[in-house]
Amino acid sequence: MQIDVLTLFPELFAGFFDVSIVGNARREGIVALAAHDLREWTHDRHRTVDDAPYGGGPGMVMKPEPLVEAIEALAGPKGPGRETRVALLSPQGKPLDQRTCEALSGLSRLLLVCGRYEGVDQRAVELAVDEELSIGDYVLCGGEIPAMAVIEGVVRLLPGALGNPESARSESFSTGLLEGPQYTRPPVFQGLAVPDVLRSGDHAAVAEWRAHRARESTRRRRPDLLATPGEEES
Ligand code: JCZ
Repeated sequence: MQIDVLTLFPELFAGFFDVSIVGNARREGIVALAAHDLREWTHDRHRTVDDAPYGGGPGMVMKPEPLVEAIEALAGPKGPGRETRVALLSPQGKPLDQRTCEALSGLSRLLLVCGRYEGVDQRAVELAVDEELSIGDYVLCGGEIPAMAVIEGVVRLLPGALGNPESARSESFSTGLLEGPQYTRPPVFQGLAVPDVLRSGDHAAVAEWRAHRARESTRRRRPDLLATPGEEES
């Protein structure tokens, strides 16, 4: 898979692309990653990427010309023939979830577009973007952190990115439930013991205990995850 990022701050991605699961996947040739500086698609002396909003109000809006030129250079013109999916990170986007990460991990090419300031001129969105993604209902200062969340959520699902393919399957949200608690050594830490069942060697009992704790934890903390689809509407 190839994932490109269009941003005013490509330097933010250098460390992120180099470490941990993402860095290993890149070194293994599982994913190609590149961050591109939007200012390379400006043509004026000041490399202007923003302008005042029509209608007035605070802040600045990202100009459409450099954005559309950059997206078309990196992904090709929008249309049925385009092989790159172009996603803009924005608070107005579709909330990212595990299913979306799975769907994105099946693409061959993804371009993530990061806005700054008060957002992006709507004509650039209409002319060059395929979809908008949000990472949750809180406001950040730009799309870079959301783009990193998408990349990490997608890259770890690519075949070979995780050492053990089971780990991607059994974890939270792939099962539709939260995971229960985890323990490692020592068996007693500051007076708190590891549950006996986990040290019993009885694999069936361990699986049963974990399933029970996962259901309980989900019911208490995230009952919305247990709701039957459609139930919220009624
Ligand atoms: C550009 N402010 C892009 C996305 N989920 C989420 N929260 N905040 C964002 C976001 C905020 C932004 C921009 C300027 C994304």
